[in-house]
Amino acid sequence: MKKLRIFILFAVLLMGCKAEKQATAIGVFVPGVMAGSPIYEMMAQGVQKAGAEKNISVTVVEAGYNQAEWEPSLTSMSASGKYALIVSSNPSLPAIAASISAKFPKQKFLLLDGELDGNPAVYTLRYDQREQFFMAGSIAGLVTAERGGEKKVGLLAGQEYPAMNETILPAYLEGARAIDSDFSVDFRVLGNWFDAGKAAEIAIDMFNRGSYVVLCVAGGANEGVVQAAAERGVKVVWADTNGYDVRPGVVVGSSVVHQDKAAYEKTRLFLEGGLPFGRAETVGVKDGYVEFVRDDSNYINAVSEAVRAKQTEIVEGLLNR
Ligand code: RBF
Repeated sequence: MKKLRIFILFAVLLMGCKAEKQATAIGVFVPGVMAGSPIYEMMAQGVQKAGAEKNISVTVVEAGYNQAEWEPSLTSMSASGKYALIVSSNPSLPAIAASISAKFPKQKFLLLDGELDGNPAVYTLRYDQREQFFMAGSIAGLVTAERGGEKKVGLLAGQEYPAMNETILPAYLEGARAIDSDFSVDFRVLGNWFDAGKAAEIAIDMFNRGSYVVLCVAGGANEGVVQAAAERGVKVVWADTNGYDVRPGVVVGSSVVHQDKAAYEKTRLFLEGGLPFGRAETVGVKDGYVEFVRDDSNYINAVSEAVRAKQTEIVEGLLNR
């Protein structure tokens, strides 16, 4: 009897250990905070939807703005062995995941808005930011040109990074120059993704120096740009999500990525066993993941019919290439 009890105790313990080791959940690693950064909110929403449909628990970890803490924090998530998949987003994640993957090769990663080809534990999906920010530049150029005055558009970035310097900024300028080749860009860097007060100060300086439209790619700090623009009667172009509602009449363009859709579809694909790890994919306007939102009443009310007609031509040019 005693032996039987000990046997049962061991059996239960063994089962417990096994259950603990089996990674059943999905982890979402937010490199920053979600509030004010729609690109991260969309990621979490998409993964949660897929998890709910397949009865898989999803844990969201917000790592905060101290970028030095991201790798240790993601390492401990990986070391826990709890997550069958870790989902994250931004162009700095592939390098961090590659370094972790050398130590924890079993940990699988789905990384959005970044690129890494050939690591068997990592799948990446990035958006065609040339298209996304070309359309942001053309609307900024059109709205500025219609008003007259200096041929200058503004761009405020949270920080400098290769995708910003090599793709987003040049594509934005190219979009404005598609309207008038004399356009130049006033490019400013905030230095973080949260300081709305400092973002407002920089935006005011940009407006004072001749920019009538400013594109903001500064996460939670974007609110400061919108506030400053509303007070000065100038305009803002929004990125990643539909921002017309943020301040109707002030936001004159929304160049979005459907990251919620991508996160949902790729998480589902993983849960169905079909996510092609080791591959890097890019999706754009034609694939339905990058879009300039034109059917919003706040866009229609904020921008003249002539400007909208020209912007539509540009968007359709990308769709029909
Ligand atoms: N975008 C945000 O909206 N919020 C952020 O907190 C944020 N943090 C970033 C941190 C790093 C290190 C990098 C490289 C990019 C970050 N981005 C952030 C920008 C994001 O990846 C993307 O380029 C823009 O949202 C434009 O689509």
